Order: sequence, then structure tokens, then C-alpha cells
Amino acid sequence: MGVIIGKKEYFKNLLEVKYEGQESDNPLAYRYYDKDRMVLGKTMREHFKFAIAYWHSFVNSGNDPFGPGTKIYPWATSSDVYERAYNKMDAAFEFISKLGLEYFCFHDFDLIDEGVSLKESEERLQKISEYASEKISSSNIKVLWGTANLFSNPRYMNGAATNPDFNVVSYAGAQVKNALDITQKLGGENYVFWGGREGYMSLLNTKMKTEIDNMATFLHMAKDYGRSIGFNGNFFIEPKPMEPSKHQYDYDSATVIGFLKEYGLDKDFKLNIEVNHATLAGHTFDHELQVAANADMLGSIDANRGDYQNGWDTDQFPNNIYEIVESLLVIIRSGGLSGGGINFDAKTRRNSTDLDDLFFSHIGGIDIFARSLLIVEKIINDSDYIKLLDERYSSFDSGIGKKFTDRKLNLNDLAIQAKNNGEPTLKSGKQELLENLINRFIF
Ligand code: XLS
Ligand code: NI
Ligand code: NI
Repeated sequence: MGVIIGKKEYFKNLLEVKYEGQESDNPLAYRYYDKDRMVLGKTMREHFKFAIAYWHSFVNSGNDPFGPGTKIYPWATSSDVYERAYNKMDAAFEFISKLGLEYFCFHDFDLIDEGVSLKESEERLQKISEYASEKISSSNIKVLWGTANLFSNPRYMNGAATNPDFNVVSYAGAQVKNALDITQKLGGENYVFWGGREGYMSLLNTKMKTEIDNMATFLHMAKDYGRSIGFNGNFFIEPKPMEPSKHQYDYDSATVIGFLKEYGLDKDFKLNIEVNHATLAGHTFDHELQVAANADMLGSIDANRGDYQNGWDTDQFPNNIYEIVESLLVIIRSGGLSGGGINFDAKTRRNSTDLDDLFFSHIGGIDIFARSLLIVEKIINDSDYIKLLDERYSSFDSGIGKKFTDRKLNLNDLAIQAKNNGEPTLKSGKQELLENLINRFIF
């Protein structure tokens, strides 16, 4: 595809990142991500569909509750709102193309600053999406998903779709309508809802049932509107248990699946699962993926990782090979992601202030996934892993066990079977054997 440079080259010292193989000691090369390599029936790029998160890499300048931003991005210096937005987009396209990737994800006001009125915001979005359209059509860079930022503006302090004030709910509706319009205009493949403030800080002032009903009504409207403008992609909900709200309604995969089914949204919605949100919910990432896969709702991933020592969404780049191998095992065994891909919802640390840090972080994350996929390929093709798992459940494959599976038995039948069979023999779960097996392929 080649490198795409805008008016100015922002990452001047950095060339296109290429696959150089395991032996390479070039920190700006892929050692495992060889995009056209076939693995388990698909190329690596088809397995992954890696995406850059516009907000973390091009907007966020490193501010935290204790101090202002530390990163002086050369694309963010102009005092003109449009020039700043165009420069930022040029930088993003240069970056994505230099990494040899094809996708990005955005919130409406990542692309350009929100205006002082809805009208001004709409004009801004209109112009920047024209610019994005041109860049997209002259490249092979695409939108993995779009979304609306319904959490930063003070008007959303009590929630967006779940706000107790209908005026705020309507405002959120206008924003989602615009965000859907741009996502569709840019050929976006999916649309995400992450409801950071769709929850509560205290039950004392909250009518929980009203808020959750309203959220469902709102999502139905968004879905109907999206379909009416020809958006055929998936809608995704991204679960997270808390932060910024004390309790978020989209707590985890199981909660979201129950909600979608209860309100008849399960045909159009799937899940976008984030590593660090899983760990915040007290689950492992592979648990959350498996729960989504069980419901046929495993749509997409926000790749990052948390920190063992603290309980917030640190959004660090993935680098834990065990976590990713175990997760890819779930993804591959359940047939892959439906419609989505792997969005690096991750940021470099506040004190990683060089432009090349953006490259190191993404290269590391991409290679961790690529390396893990090669490990999973070996586990599946060259080991007894699947066989051992199947054997553990083989008593349901034939005879009376199969009849149970097919719902042809009643409780009386079970009692007769138990009497005839006597005390079952103990069967080991073999956890350590399996752990060693996985490690054998990781080492
Ligand atoms: C925040 C979320 C957010 C969503 C998009 O924790 O991960 O970044 O992915 O709104
Ligand atoms: Ni996310
Ligand atoms: Ni997050």
C-alpha cells in the first residue's frame, strides 16, 4: 500500500515497518507479524484486522488527575481548529500506513474538537469527514468502528442514554445520529457503544429500572436509524464494570448478553471485549471472550492490559504472552471474531514522550498477537490439547450420555443409571498437565 504522507511528514525518522523475522534486532521491525503468512486457514492480517485507536495515539497528550499532558504532538500545535484536525488526520494516516496496517477506530470528537453548539459541531464533523473520505478513498485504510463520545462533556455527568433528564438523552441522540452518519459515510464496518457514564454513582438518587429501560429504547432507536441509512455492520457493546461511574450497567459479557436478549437487541448487537475491562470485572480476558463466544456474540476486541498492582483501566499495550495465547485459543476455537478486529485501545505511558514510542508500543502489541497465533497454531495442530479436552467430555458423545445431551432423558432415567453404575470413579482434571502443554509451545 505504501506510505501516505500529508502536507508534512510527522514521523520523519521512521520508515515503513516491515517483517524481518525472529532473528532481526531492529526494534522498528516486526519479528513475527508477517501479514500475508497463512496460519490456520487465514492470513495473519485476516485473523487480526489490527486497528489504531485515534484517541490514545493522536488526541490524548498524557494528562492525568495529577497533572497536565506531557506529550507535545507536532500535529496538535495550530491554533486553528480545522488545521489542527487536518494535521492530526495526516499524522494518523502516515502512522497507520507506516505500520503497514489498514484500520482505525474513532470517537466523533477525536476527529475534530466539539463546537460550542450542536450546529457548530455538525459543521465541523461534516468538514473533517469530507477530508477523511478523501484520505480513505485514496488509500486502503478503513474504519473498523466509529463511536460517539458520550462521557467527556459535562452535560453527560449523570449519564447519556440513562440520564434522568430527557433533554440530555435527546442531545445524546443527536450526537449518536451524527456519529452513525459519519461512520456510514466513511464505510465503517462496525459501530460501538461504550457507556462509561451509563451507570450510577449512588443508588439513592437512581431509578435503575427506568435508566436501563431508557438505555434499551435508545439503542433500539440507534439501531433502527443505522439500518435506515444503510449501515449493515455490527453494533457492538463494550462491557466495563466501572470507571468513570461507580457501577456501569454494561458490567461484563454475561450482563450485557442478558440485557441484549431481554430487550430484543441480540440480533443486531455483539460484544467488543477489552482486556483491562475483563480484569476490572474480576474475570480473565479469556473468560469474557468465552462467554461472548458461547452466545455467538464475539464481535471484536480492544487490546490492552492492566496492571497487577492497581485497580483501574491503565490501558497499557499488551505484552503478556500467556494472556494472549489463552485468549487466542478461545477466539480461534470459536471460529474467530464476527465482523470486528483488534483495536489497540492502549496508550503509551505519560512519560513516554517521544514520537517513536508510539511505534514501539504498537509493534510490541502486534508482535505479541502474531507470536501467540503461531503458538496457538502449534497447540492445535501438533498437540493433544483438543483431544484431551474432548476426551474429558466424551461420556456425552454416545450411549445414554448422548441421550442426555439430546434431552431424551428424565430425572428418573438418571436415577436408574446411577443405581446401575454405582459410585463414579474419580477423574483428574489434569490442569497442570495442560498448563505444561501450553508452556511447552510458548517456550
Ligand atoms: C474506556 C473505553 C473506551 C471505548 C471507546 O475505558 O475502553 O476507550 O473503547 O469509547
Ligand atoms: Ni475500549
Ligand atoms: Ni477501556
